[in-house]
Amino acid sequence: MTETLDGLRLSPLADEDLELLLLVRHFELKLLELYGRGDLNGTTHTCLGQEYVPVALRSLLGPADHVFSNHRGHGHYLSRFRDPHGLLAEIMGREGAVCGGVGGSQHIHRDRYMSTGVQGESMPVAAGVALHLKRSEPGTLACVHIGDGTWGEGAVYEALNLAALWRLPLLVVVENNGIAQSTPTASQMAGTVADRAAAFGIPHRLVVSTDVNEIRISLEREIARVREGRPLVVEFVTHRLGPHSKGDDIRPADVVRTARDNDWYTHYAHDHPEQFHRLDGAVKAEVEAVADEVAARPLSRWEGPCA
Ligand SMILES: Cc1ncc(C[n+]2csc(CCOP(=O)(O)OP(=O)(O)O)c2C)c(N)n1
Repeated sequence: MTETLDGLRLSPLADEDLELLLLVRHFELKLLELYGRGDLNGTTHTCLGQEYVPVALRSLLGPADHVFSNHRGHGHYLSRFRDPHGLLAEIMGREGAVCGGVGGSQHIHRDRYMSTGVQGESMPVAAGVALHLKRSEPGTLACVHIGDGTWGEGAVYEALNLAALWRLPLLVVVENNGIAQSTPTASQMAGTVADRAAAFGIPHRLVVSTDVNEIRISLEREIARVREGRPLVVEFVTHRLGPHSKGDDIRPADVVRTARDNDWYTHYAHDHPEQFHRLDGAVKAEVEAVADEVAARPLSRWEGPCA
């Protein structure tokens, strides 16, 4: 695996991949703007700075694989479905919302995709789905995204135990952004994620790159083995650019500066200016249009069993 990107050039991306990265970036910047104006209710957690994780994984996962997302899931959803209208409608409670507008930012279910805001909850569920897939759809897998702070939840270890014991096709993606809400990882985690995976005999891979192409190449073979029943923990060393949710960033200035220094957006603009500026403006305009169109829709109606 490559070391940090300092001094390294990001490899050129296919337009489709760069567009997706930019879509997630501008979609979430728009969310923060809408919250700032009081146009959205509830809460939201942006993945600004971490967008490359689901975009890189996108081509390594197939439509039959299950994806379990967490509270920081807009990038996961958009990478899977490229559906900014449905997601924004869900968050704004407008017609066309993915889950009738009752799931909001954190609780989305669509096809083989599900997110939850409850830390660690998805791990045993994903392990159970992986067991089902092993029995009835061999070759498919369950992928679950968790943060570093979520390793404080006991359910994570119950799931890892069964995944190892039953040789489940479970891919655990850890987005280690160095902090859980307001607690730095170093203040709450004894040992390392790698040590904890090793305790179950589960392989662990560390990804420090933000280069989508490079990440794909480095994980391709490992993820193929997950499909054969070898669970895997992939830990991305990443950086959260924005606050935990909205206005709650209490990190020291140097930590925020390090996050900015590692931002793929700035690096890519520097390394590939022509492609970047061509697509950046277009995607930003697309997001503006989505936001205007969705905001003008009527309120969504919940037609579920409780109605
Ligand atoms: C069971 C549970 N406990 C606490 C919370 C409140 N909470 C929401 S996000 C979060 C921090 C999660 O940190 P981490 O797993 O590192 O993910 P990150 O936010 O950094 O992406 C906490 C404590 C929750 N949602 N669920």
